[in-house]
Amino acid sequence: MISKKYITEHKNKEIYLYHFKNESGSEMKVTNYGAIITSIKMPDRDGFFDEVSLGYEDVSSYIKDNPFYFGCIIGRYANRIKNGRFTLNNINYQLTTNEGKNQLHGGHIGFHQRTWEGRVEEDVLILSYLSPDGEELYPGTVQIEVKYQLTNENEIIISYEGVSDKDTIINLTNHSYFNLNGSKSAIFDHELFIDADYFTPTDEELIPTGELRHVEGTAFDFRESRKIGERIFDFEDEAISIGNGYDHNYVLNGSGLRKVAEVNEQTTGRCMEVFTNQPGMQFFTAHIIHPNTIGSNNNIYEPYYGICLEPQVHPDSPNKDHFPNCVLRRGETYHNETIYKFSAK
Ligand code: G6D
Repeated sequence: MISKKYITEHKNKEIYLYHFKNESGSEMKVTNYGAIITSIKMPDRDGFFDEVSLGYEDVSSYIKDNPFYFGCIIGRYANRIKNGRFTLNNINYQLTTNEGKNQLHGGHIGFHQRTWEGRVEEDVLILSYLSPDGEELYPGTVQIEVKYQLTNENEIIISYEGVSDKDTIINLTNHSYFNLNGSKSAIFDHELFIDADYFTPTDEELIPTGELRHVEGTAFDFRESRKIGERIFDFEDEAISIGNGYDHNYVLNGSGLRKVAEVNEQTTGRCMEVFTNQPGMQFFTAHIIHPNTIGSNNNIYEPYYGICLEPQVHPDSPNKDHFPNCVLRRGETYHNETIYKFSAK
């Protein structure tokens, strides 16, 4: 069941908050501003519901500023593009640059700061955004559609589609920060599994070098579930040092819609499984959260209070021929299917 509440007007567009509630009492809230997930409430092993994502209490806070990209849909290209440049069809493109000389998360005004059109069809929220040719200097007018669904099996299904009138590049993801113990402490004791033999190390500007580094024997090996805090500060590993913990793309094993990760939190018994059709996933441990950040549900956040698991293509794929394809050809359809499935043990 999805209810809709008018919040405010922003740049002559109406902002709403959509409230999902399933048969077991689990909840999710999404606003059409930035297509942002503002809240996810899931039960623990005793049936106690609590907030499992980081965010703000009011939608107006997201409109005012959301420096950590809490809950956002990120695009047109999530993550970084070196120098904001790429070549497509022998044409050199220069995008806007908003992080030094690079572009991060779609530029100065990415999809997370755009107001989307929302409509509800049965138990699905459909959010649409038309990204015009030249927006942040990207080629092509792209019609984006993101569908959010909360099933009675406590799955959050996010389906992304995009079509363009010109060849362009695209890479969408959701930037929710998860914390399975009610967002009341850091994530160091969360146990993580990632089905990936390789990750893509970066330079100091967090641009992948192009190397595919095997995780064997490194702090990046989550092929067996283990606590995130176990090696998060192994700063003698240059990649950990650059990321201030984990801020890296993993090269996921397999293809098609498959399970790629699992997070468990023992004190509550909450578990989150991640399924996706994407080739890569950014794992981020949120070192950037400012101390004493006032969050929702009267929570105060500190650095390392959340983990992001963002299925997508690898960062800077437009400039790395051996990375997955991120080109959307005119008339083709971009499709990203990602599921976050919650349970309690
Ligand atoms: C930092 O490098 C990280 C990104 O991965 C993250 O998406 C952002 O903060 C919120 O820039």
